[in-house]
Amino acid sequence: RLKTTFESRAEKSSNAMSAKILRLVASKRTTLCVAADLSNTDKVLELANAVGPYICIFKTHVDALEDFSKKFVQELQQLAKVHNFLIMEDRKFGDIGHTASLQYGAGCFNIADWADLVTVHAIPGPGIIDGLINCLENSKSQLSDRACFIVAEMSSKDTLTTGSYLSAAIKLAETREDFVAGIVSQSATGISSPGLVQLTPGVRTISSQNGKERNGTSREDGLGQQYNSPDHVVLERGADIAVVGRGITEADSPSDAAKLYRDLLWKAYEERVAV
Ligand code: UP6
Repeated sequence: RLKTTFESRAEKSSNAMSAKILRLVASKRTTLCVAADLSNTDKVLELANAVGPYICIFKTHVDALEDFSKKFVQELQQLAKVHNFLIMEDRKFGDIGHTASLQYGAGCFNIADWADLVTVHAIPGPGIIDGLINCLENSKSQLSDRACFIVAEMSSKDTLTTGSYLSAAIKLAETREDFVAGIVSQSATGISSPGLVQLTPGVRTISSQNGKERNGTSREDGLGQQYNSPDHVVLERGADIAVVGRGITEADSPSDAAKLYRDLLWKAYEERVAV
């Protein structure tokens, strides 16, 4: 699976959104997802416009915004069209299906209405996926235009997402490709389906972290986040798409930083699939 090109994995994918992601990544030649962990909508839109040409996915946390509005969503969708990227709301749903369904399609954010992709914890079991599907069946969004990523393994220090939980989370993703396009994880171990896209956060170059290096590959942010280099996550951990947040948002020029991360990640991918 890891040696296979994104184009041929798209052919084998049984989920429409995962095929769409894999084709987009292949044609735009970028496996970079930028995490917009900012609290102001103008700043998020400015970032989306700056990094848009270099990314495949723009990842939001809209519940961290102080001034969320419908207008913001429309402007973000416009930028997604102009620059050709997908929008992922990193909501990390984690409740029973009925509650998750309300959080997805109702409330002030109405995520189902605008986010191409969302993230979901595996902890409630398959009912959470059914809840999200049920929400879409009763909304104006097409089921085939939406998908989720299962958070199987977290990047944070001493995470509990290990052992049998991790294997069960991957199994959940593999058995629910009707709505699951990918897996958020730190390694490809146990993932066999060619269509599932591995999204790996905790990525930062040593130089963009002001010398806070702890050892060759793994560094931290003081609040439990652990970082690996772009090369390492693609070649050693099996990342298809790498999530970079502060490595780009805190750079002097987010657009130059995004271009650099895109180039480093793409070079590593080409090395991975080279025969
Ligand atoms: N994220 C992680 N680790 C996970 C899952 N998700 O860091 O296991 C998300 C965070 C944040 C981004 O919610 O939005 O990825 C990482 O940002 P950073 O590069 O600034 O650390």
